[in-house]
Amino acid sequence: MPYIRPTDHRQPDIAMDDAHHSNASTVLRGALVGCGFFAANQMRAWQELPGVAIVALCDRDAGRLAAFGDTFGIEHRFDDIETLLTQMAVDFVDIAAPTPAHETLVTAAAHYGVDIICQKPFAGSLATARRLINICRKHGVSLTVHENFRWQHAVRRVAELIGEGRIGRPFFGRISYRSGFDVFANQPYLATLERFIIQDLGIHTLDMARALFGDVVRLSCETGRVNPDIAGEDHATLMLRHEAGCVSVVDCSYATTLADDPFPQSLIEVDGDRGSIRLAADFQLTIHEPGGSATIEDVTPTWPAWSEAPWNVIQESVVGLQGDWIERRRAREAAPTAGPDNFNTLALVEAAYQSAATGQSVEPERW
Ligand code: NAD
Ligand code: 89Y
Repeated sequence: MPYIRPTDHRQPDIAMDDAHHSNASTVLRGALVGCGFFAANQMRAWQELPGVAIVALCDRDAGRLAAFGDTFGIEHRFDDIETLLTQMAVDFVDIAAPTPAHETLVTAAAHYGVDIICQKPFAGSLATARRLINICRKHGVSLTVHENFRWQHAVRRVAELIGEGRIGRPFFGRISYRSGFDVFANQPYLATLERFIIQDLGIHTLDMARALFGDVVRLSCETGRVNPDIAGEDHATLMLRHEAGCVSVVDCSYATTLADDPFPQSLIEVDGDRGSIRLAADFQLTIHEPGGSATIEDVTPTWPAWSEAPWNVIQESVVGLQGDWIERRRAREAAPTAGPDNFNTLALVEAAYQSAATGQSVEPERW
């Protein structure tokens, strides 16, 4: 099974005005919208990647905008996207603002004919996601959701091994993300969300399940909350039936006490009809082969110079996603996590909440 399975292999033709937009040989000019906690990772990744430059920033919060602009040396700063798009010639916007801002920001960028990368969880509802994807199509701009977890080096290696048939046909998978890391310190808004772990984190593990095992025909989900100080669920356990036949278990928790907390790693197990794969927290990947032999690969990533523990697993995947985006932008190819692909991940999130609420298994919507 190939790792990269975009729903659309080609974006619609993109009208380009070379007076205002870079062509293939020039540096791509981007604007970063939303200058908060996570945007710093996206900014550092853009700064280390060749052929691209962030030329403008946008944030509604004047203090954050000033601090971010000063830290990263970006002179052009705007407090609303319309003014930015009117005054600056950019090829793309990289939206690191939270979900409630997506509809306004994506619609504005599409109207101005610039390509869009937008953070997860995209759009806020399946109906809004569908509408925004269609608006982007209508305006001939590409839309990529910043779904970075499947870009982790170790996850890509698992995908590669499955894709090349190393363990035969997968019939069982497990993606397990369990931690007690205090995510609320950096992201206090997470404590206020009625929908917490599936929407914030499970969305990544569900996306990895799709990237590894394909689309999902049916799922069931149980959730619970241990932490009394937050609004939403902080652990969830899902069982998925994939179209290609694999059954997977996706479990996530921010209520798990562990001496060696693996935050923010996902541990992966895959059983195929000709072998099995185990990805451990120390980045040792074991391929178990018929006859009782096993091969161990060290899949420790090369960390970006600017990355810092424990976030380096995520930071490395941000460079992976954004680097791939540049190459595909130049080739006019859709990114693996283009809008329609991400719609199918979002649909799993919706189906999970529906299943947890009803106690029934649910057939997720599909793009
Ligand atoms: P944050 O609150 O720290 O920052 C968001 C920023 O967006 C704020 O500065 C806010 O003023 C600005 N903003 C809001 N609406 C705006 C608008 N209309 N125009 C311009 N600026 C606007 O949030 P964060 O923790 O950085 O999270 C941002 C997004 O990144 C969330 O969707 C979150 O889920 C996501 N995130 C993704 C990952 C990942 O690994 N992919 C990790 C953490 C967070
Ligand atoms: O917001 C989340 C994400 O996308 O990755 C980890 C995180 O920062 C906390 O759960």
